[in-house]
Amino acid sequence: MLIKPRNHLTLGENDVTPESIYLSRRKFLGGVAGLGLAASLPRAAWAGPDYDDVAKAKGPEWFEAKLGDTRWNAITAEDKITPSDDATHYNNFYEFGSDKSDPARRAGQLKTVPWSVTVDGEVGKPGQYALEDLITPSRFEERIYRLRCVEAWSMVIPWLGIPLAEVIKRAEPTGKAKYVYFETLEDPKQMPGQASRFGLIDWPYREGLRLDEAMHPLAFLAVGMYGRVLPNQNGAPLRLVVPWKYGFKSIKSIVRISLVESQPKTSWNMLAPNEYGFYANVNPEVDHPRWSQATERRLPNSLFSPNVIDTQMFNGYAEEVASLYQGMDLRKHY
Ligand SMILES: Nc1nc2c(c(=O)[nH]1)N[C@H]1C(S)=C(S)[C@@H](COP(=O)(O)O)O[C@H]1N2
Ligand SMILES: [Mo]
Repeated sequence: MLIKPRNHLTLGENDVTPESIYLSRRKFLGGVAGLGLAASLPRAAWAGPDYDDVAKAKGPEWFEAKLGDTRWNAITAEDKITPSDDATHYNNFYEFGSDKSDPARRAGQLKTVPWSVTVDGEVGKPGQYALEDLITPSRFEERIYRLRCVEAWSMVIPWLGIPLAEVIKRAEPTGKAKYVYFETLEDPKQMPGQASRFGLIDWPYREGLRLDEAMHPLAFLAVGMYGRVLPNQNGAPLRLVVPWKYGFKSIKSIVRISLVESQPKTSWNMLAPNEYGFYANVNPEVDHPRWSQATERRLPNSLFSPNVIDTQMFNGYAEEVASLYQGMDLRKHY
């Protein structure tokens, strides 16, 4: 399904400042020129190093072949794309440690090629798929989304990948399928955080969505960011991105996608059910038991420029997703 930009989410010609940096990548030029935007871009931006520096290593051949120019900005004019350096050095990926700097320091050793994903459960076409067979559009889409962590910080990241719905549809869910369950790789040899005796999480990291949430056009499977293959610390080679939910729902380095009948157990919910719900929709009106969710710290920030902004209902995607939760008490289903 091709998603048409909706008005309040689409950037105007004058709003392209930091985001235009990655237009320096040749592959995007065709698409942008076609939209008539190229001429209006500020000159300096063309030389911006950000996109080209994010992951110096090239992607595998199949990845390079699918780099597309379909861009969809699901952000507003106030949002600026987070510099790639922040997005790749301030991470939550507990498999590599609990410090924000651990994943960038320790995830490099993770072997992401070859990679296979098991698709099973209530599906007509179960199987173990090589990543390049699972992700099979002719071109990736680029989605620029806000990412809001439950810890009250946020970023704006341009992802590359395909809608989750495409993968689910191809698996042919049976009439019994009501939820989608995801698992991250479990391999303590490659993931030192899993070998730690002080770890909190019962590995593997698990997440889940209701089937209608998973089929929503905003739900995305990313294989790249900033125009490049995903850095390991950001969940290479395949991670979920659900922009209207707290970041912990966006599970990284996925090796299993199961269609299931009942609500699956999920990692943070298992760990502290009173603090982290299954739904985890971004909601400024429902505070975390230990802190407010009304505002967030937008990266990059500093002591002198804290950059605290109001958190938006469903992270700013209410127009798109609120109908999924009609009639539900969002205080109860946090
Ligand atoms: N497997 C796995 N996935 C994960 C996590 C994790 O620890 N392990 N952390 C989550 C949390 S809390 C957030 S905020 C996002 C962070 O994604 P980023 O580092 O790419 O910004 O990844 C999510 N996905
Ligand atoms: Mo998070």
